[in-house]
Amino acid sequence: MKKLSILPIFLFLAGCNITVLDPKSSTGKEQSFLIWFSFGLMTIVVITVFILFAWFVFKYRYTKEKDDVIPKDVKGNLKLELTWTILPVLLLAVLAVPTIAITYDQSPVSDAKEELDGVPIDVKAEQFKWTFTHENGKEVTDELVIPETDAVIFHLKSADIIHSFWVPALAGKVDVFPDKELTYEIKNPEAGTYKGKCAEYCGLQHADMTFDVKVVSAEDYKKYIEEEE
Ligand SMILES: [Cu+2]
Repeated sequence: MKKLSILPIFLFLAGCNITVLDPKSSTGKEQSFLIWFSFGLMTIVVITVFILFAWFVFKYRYTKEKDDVIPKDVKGNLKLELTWTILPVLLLAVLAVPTIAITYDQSPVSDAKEELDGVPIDVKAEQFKWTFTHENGKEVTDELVIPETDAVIFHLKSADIIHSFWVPALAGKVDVFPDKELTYEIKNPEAGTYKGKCAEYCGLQHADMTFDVKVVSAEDYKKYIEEEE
């Protein structure tokens, strides 16, 4: 009975549309590649371990014939020990290469404001709303419009406490701090409408701290920022 009761959870999860795994920007695609890559490596390890586990349980099970047999005393096995030391080290090294490369490349920075090339947007987080300021000073609350372009550069700052800027369809979460501005780049966003939210519990109305994200063509973006509110 117990097994049956978790079945609906699995069915529900299977039907879930997991936005993070269907990214709409090249930043998000790199991140989901890392998720799938580490998941793939781990799956190989899990399957190998479980096959060995099942095989050993079967092979060394109790049988009548083994009743009087006393197993040989063994002390260490250099080959085996080398294998289970070197293999995990190799696996971790393989995992480390893309992880370090992508993570360093994408990490939000606090000092590269001038160096990054792209469409700049100032993001101000506060309890419980988001204010987006475009290049020409246009300010909009809880609605973020960005162009389909090589890179959008977000300058994130909080007016009060720590929040977290998250548009699951485009990229991972970035903490937003009151005492330092972070610069975060999202590359090649694809046209569409997405959901954004605060991903750091920040008070009673935290759940309402959401915003809409629209990625539009470069021309439409130009028109949009020229428009009066
Ligand atoms: Cu918040």
